[in-house]
Amino acid sequence: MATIEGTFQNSSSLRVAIVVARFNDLITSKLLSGCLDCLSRHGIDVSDSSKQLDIAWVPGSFELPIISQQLARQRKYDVVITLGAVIRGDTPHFDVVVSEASKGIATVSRDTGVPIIFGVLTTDTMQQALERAGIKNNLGWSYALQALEMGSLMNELS
Ligand code: INI
Repeated sequence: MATIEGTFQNSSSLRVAIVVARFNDLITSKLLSGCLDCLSRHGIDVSDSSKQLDIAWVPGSFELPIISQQLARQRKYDVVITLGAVIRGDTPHFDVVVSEASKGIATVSRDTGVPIIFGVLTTDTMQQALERAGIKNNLGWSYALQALEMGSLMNELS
């Protein structure tokens, strides 16, 4: 029997791309800070001159899949992290944006074979989004951890 699982031992050598939505930037920039903190504490160079991390900004969560796809196709990254925030109270087309972002990200991940982490907060209120972006807990940190695990797991299976 083989037990197959990602580890955090070789995290420092992983190449990572992050795609961040500018919409609800108050939230997504906090998610990005949490994400970078986690990557840095696992040995990834997050400086401006880093050769193992690139960050792309898109207008909103709806655009996350296409840019993730473009980055994944370059075969330069072990894992791509998407960061967005869709808030139901402020968004009449909440369901459309969330549905397209989630379906698109899942499709890109399966089609390219590069793990794409779904880091899109979907909340009823801005207060809930703030709580998940740092007031209580910063889910950006968790998304980065999930990225390291999935990057490692995919490398192990390749
Ligand atoms: N994009 C988001 O990331 N979050 C939102 O809450 C949101 N709202 O409220 O509409 C949102 N809309 C923009 C959308 O993602 C696209 O950028 C836009 O429709 C252009 O394609």
